[in-house]
Amino acid sequence: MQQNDTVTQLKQEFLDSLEAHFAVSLADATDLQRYQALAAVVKQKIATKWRRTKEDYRDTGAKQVYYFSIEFLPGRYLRANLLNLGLLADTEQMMTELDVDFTAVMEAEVDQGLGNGGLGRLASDFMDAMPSIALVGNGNGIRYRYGLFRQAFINGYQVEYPDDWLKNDDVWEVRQDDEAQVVHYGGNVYLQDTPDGLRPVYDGGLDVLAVPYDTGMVGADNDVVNTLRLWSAEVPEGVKASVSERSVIESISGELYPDDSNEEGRRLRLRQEYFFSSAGVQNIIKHHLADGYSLHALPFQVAIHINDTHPTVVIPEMMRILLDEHGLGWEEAWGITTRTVSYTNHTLLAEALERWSQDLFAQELPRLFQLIQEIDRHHRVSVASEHGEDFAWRTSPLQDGQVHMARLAAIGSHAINGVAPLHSQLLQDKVLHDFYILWPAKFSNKTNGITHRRYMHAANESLSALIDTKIGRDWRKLPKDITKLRDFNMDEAFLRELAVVKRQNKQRLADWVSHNMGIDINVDAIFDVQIKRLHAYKRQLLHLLGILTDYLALKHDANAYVAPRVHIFAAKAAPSYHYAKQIIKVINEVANMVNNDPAVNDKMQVVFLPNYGVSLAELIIPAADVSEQISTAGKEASGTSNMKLMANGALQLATMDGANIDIIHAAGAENAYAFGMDTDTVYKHYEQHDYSAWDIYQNNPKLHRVLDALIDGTVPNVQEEGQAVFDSLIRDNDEYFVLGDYESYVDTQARLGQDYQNQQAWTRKSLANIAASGEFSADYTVAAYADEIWHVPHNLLAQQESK
Ligand code: GPQ
Repeated sequence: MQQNDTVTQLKQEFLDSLEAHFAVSLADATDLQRYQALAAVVKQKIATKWRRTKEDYRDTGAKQVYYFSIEFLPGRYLRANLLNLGLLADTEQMMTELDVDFTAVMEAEVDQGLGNGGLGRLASDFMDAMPSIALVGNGNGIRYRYGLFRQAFINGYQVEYPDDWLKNDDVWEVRQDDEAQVVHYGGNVYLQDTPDGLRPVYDGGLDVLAVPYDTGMVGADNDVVNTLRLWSAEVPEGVKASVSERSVIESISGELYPDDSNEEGRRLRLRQEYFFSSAGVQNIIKHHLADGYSLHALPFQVAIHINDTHPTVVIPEMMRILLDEHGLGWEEAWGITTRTVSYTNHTLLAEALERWSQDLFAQELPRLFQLIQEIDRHHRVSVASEHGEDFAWRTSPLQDGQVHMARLAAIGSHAINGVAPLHSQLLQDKVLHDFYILWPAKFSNKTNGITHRRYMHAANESLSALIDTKIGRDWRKLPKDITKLRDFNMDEAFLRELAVVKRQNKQRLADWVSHNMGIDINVDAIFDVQIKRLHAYKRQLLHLLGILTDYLALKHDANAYVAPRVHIFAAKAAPSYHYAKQIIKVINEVANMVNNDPAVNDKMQVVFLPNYGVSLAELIIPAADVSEQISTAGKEASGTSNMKLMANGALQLATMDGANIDIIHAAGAENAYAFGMDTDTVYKHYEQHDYSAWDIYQNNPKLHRVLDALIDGTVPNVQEEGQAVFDSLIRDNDEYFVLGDYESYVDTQARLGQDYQNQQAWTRKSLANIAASGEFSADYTVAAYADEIWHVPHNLLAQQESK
């Protein structure tokens, strides 16, 4: 069909859909109606491919991957789906012809935020990559009634509003009543001797109906549509439940990440973990058997991947089903389970390694607790003789009244991986060292990746189109082909065009800031961006100390040289993370002070964009000049915004942490700004207890002045919060070495500021980053999981060969 015909047809379908759904003409339709009508048209196109894909998987008996994740963070679907269907350009043309503001239509879609940050967004990037490389892979998670809170600032303080994302219904999902599963909690369990061996008898407890809602995950430029299945908790049919019993049940899928600073919150979180894990595993095994396979074939037909430890209960749950419901013996059930399950670790922070109180666990999941006791016993027996009692103790799932989930995951899976080379190395050497001694072959690295389709092709159309003019379109399918761009790094006209695109993207962001925050930012200044969760280890504070340094320098001497910068923050703090919220308040007050001081604000501005999420990232990332990736070395498992920002031409200002290292290596050290302590130095300080924040404070007058500004009234309205920050740095000796890296950070910022003044040289560095970003495509990451862990086919290489 000619392109014009496609546009004509699309137009007709769109107008018909508007009338069919809302009985309105285009002129009278709201943006929301326009969005929903268009989405319905798109869904129809997805549906045909989706049905065929499902039939194909069933008919060919392909091995299926199930990616279990307690979070998915899809953002908006419309533009990404249109892109992958190859209809984005036609839709844009149609909207132009109809004189409709397409951006407003797309923005009418709710940003689906069923995750907190990197972990959940990675899961959604994988959902985009899997069908795009024709990999048979599904997602399995929770359909939270309320997603991540909406953030606003009042007087500089974070305020949280519920995310009522289903208010207007979700166009993309399909409820599947006949696939529902019952998930059982609590009560008592007795083991009864039967002719078939010991069998559990349940007494009391709570039955919850898990109802799945499926969404099609659309492959790019192919006919593959995979399934993301999210489970919703309901009262089982025929059960009489009081209003309060109903609300207990529905709360299981009620909200993302209940406050786990109290016992009831933790109980709910554990219920959530079991909820989607159990429903998912039950459903998988049911279909496996219905398709005529034996349970012994499970590891050949199914790969279950657990995205961090939150779904670790799939391991004892699978054991329960195989033993209790199908009468298998322990050893054969254990073999099937461990050969089916694989595990990715996403954190090195000790406090982030999941542990549950054994009492709570046994109350909520009594049968699983018995099975974990048995797993624990088997484990001790099998390792104690060779490695000793102490080793057996240290590696046991049950220790000191707690259930150690990472240990259970390591023992119960056949593969364990980290998400960047440094992270995987530290897992082997430190965090999971004992398990590495036991099973070195289980360990590997799979560096995270991102989807260029969303973050570049869709979010930065003008950059992508400009790249096409130089190297053709192959790179859009084969991201590593983007290295061809390096041939143009002496092409001055091209460098100028790149700079123009960046400037347009900065203007687009500036318009948003002006419209939404009433601040006019200077698009000629460096857009210095730090976007990620607010957390002490990510060190937004270090960035802030740098800002105060410039501010005080300019106040002291109006002629001091400071390269003009707009400092751009966006971050949510966990509602119960008091210190992170105090940091937000301080940043907002510094922003206020700086932005309203005419003595400095031609040189510096600070904006903290509220309600960071996927859609805001898509707006900020194309506009960034500098990507701040400044976590304490050894703390950030990988990072993924670092990859998105480099792909869009931002230069990294970065510590040697996580995937920063690999990005600097790929782009070339001369095209990035590395600074700060390395991991070895950090670990040495922790081991030798020789770090003194007080000494650094005393010996560095500039830093001394900056820190005093937090507590002497220089920064207004932060009496309490400024003191809290000061105390954590000085009194509590600065756990994350903010002061230790301060001098190196400000020196590097100064050098960066000088370099930026040579626009051509800067743009050449920017190009080097764009050109090196291909290897960080999630397509490669997922292909590596497929080849080395899941053992399923995909067509990434086939694409490479056929071109
Ligand atoms: N990450 Cl364990 C999260 O976003 N949430 C979590 O609960 C855990 C990890 C992040 C991690 O901090 C980043 O360094 C990674 O890039 C990201 O997971 C994806 O692997």
